[in-house]
Amino acid sequence: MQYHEAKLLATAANRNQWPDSQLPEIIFCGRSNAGKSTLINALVNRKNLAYSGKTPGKTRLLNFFTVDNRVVFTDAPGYGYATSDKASALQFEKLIDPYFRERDVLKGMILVADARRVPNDDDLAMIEYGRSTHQAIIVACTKADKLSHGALVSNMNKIAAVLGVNRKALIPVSALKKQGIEELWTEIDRMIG
Ligand SMILES: Nc1nc2c(ncn2[C@@H]2O[C@H](COP(=O)(O)OP(=O)(O)OP(=O)(O)O)[C@@H](O)[C@H]2O)c(=O)[nH]1
Ligand SMILES: [Mg+2]
Repeated sequence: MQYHEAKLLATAANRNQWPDSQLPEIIFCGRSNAGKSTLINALVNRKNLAYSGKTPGKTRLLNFFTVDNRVVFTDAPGYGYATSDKASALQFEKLIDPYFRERDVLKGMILVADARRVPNDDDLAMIEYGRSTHQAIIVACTKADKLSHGALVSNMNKIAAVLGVNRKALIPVSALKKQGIEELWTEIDRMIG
């Protein structure tokens, strides 16, 4: 297991609070409870860098982490849990939209999707942000440990079809079993060039 030096750089509620960093940036977005923060922790081999947990809505605001002084990971709050449609729309409008439009160092998005679930309209809206701003897009299918191999393969085919992405853009991961983490790093390295 590789050692990574990682630290919280900033937490931002709005554009003024974005860190003044020149490093290439990768955003982790997806439905609440999909496993974004846990995945960031697995990538840097730390237990509690990003705040994760059983109740959805653990991550509020945008959290920026520098990793190895080489890349910044942005952990986004998840969409689609108990809060109203209005709150969710506001979150897109206030946090996500300006970030995708104006964050010049952004190099790619990792859409984090529970391997057991079919993507919904929010996931499609999210991936559209990546497409409209020409980001490299990878879909990390989390919690792969909860499925048999056959079910995982069939779900991933379905997820790729619903999202309209090439099957090769999907990587099954398990933070629990440390599966897919190196593959994801390979893709991140490719994104940041
Ligand atoms: N079995 C298993 N559980 C996982 C995995 N990844 C995440 N989880 C669990 O899923 C739950 C949610 O994880 P988080 O990382 O907090 O999810 P999140 O997407 O950051 O959620 P929000 O911040 O609320 O949007 C936690 O209980 C994790 O332990 C995985 O690969 N395998
Ligand atoms: Mg989180």
